[in-house]
Amino acid sequence: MSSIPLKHFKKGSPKPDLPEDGVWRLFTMAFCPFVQRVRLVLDAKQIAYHKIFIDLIEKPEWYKEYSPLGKVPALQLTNLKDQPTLIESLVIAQFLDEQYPEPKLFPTDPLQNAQDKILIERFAPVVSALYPVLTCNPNAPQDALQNFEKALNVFEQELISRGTPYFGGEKIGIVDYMIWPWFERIPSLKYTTEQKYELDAKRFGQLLKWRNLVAQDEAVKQSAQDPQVHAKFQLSKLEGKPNYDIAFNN
Ligand SMILES: N[C@@H](CCC(=O)N[C@@H](CS)C(=O)NCC(=O)O)C(=O)O
Repeated sequence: MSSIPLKHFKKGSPKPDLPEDGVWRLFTMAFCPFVQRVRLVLDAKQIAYHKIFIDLIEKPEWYKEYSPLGKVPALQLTNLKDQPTLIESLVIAQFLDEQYPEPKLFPTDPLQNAQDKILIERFAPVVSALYPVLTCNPNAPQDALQNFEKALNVFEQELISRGTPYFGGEKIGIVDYMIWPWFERIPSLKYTTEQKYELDAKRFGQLLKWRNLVAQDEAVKQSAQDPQVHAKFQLSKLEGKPNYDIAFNN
């Protein structure tokens, strides 16, 4: 779709000539779970976008024009006046859902909508407990995996109490998409941890069933990467040289 290079732009890279075709621009890093959140929503709604890859260790100087904090994701709405850029994955997801209601991902019922946003907030402890383990940080606290499992248990219990195949009910919804990127990465722990970590099938039975179901979703398949590729990226990060370009097609 795009002639923009598939490599991550680095410090010193001249600002590329981006196509002025009205197609939105997603500033991305191939392994960023927050970018993946936005891709899942864009892909579920079949919205076209160009991908512009940013090296997050050595950021190109011009990237601040798009993202004031220098983070990805950033989504530039090139068809609107002044071509504004949005940041923050959840804010972008909600904007997309309001602009493109098909398929509707946030609940229309205000109470359920609020409860789902609370649940997404409650995923933050899972993300922070998982981070040092995923990145194979040698200084990860001894109990990092236990903390992660404790935080994850909230989601196992929630799925049981909702009694539906997805957090969104009978259909995939916003909670499913917002937490999925980390579930795609958990199986990489099998390759990067000494104990070849996997989720316990008894303790997380519902979540494992849910994981298999979500993996079959068309939007999920479009940004999916193999656990071994995730593992390779994490190990390159550990060596101090994150190899952003491993996933040349992402
Ligand atoms: N709260 C942000 C988090 C985005 C974020 O932390 N992105 C990371 C990459 S996964 C990043 O850009 N890091 C570069 C930096 O912080 O300088 C969101 O939901 O979009």
